[in-house]
Amino acid sequence: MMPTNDRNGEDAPVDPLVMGIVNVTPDSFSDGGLFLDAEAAIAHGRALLAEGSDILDIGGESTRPGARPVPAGQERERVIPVIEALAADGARISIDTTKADVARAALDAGASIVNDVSAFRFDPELPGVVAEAGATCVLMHMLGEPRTMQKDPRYDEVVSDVKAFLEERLAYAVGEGVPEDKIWLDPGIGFGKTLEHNLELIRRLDEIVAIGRPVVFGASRKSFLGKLTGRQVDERLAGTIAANIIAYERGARVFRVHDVAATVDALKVATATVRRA
Ligand code: PMM
Repeated sequence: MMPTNDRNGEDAPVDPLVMGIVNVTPDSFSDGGLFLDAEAAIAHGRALLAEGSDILDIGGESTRPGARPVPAGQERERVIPVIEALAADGARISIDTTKADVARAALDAGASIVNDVSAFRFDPELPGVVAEAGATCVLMHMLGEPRTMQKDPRYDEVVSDVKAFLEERLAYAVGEGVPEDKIWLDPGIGFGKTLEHNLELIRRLDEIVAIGRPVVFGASRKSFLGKLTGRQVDERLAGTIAANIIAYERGARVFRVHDVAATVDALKVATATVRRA
């Protein structure tokens, strides 16, 4: 069943949600520490809200290929002041973390979504924290861990493997007490995938959507776009929009992007076009 929302009723397509990225890290591959300072991150979050972001995704640990984990205390120090300030502005906030300690503090500070790129594989306490808070969670596919994921990734068949993984993680999360209607799924573009793996996942994203939970899609500025276009990381907006619109057409619901204003415009046109009167 397609995910639905109140405004559209049971059978209509749902409105896409734009999730603006606020990285509070010194080494994320795309912002390179620009927003390390909390004040700058807060200002960036406010700018993304003004551009029409529905959700702000705040992260204090880089998941770029080869990145090493950050201690929970340091991750908390980076993100909590940013979450407090942006939650006070009324923003809907997701915390991009794999750690129960960080998620607990973030939910206390005003976040309502936990975005876990490990899909509850790295911290066995995280599903309990999500369940207890009544939070929504994003469970993302990644092959292995960030440190090693891009070293010769292999699948039997990438779409069926990712789909089976997400179905297993969905069942696990429900078994740990997270209600199914609080779970979003993400194929994890760029997380242990070759160019061809990413393209096949986007091409056949409807098979992931068919699991029946809202699908989060994160292709913004990623290296597969650079491989296709020859563009540097800050020159990949056109490629990002193309990938997002194809994903929208295949049924993705939430779009995690750096460039909110352009994505909002593109999705307005796509939505108006795809939807029947
Ligand atoms: N990508 C990154 C980080 N977190 N979370 C989800 N759910 N999906 C993604 O595709 C995703 C993510 C890496 O990108 P960044 O370093 O530009 O934030």
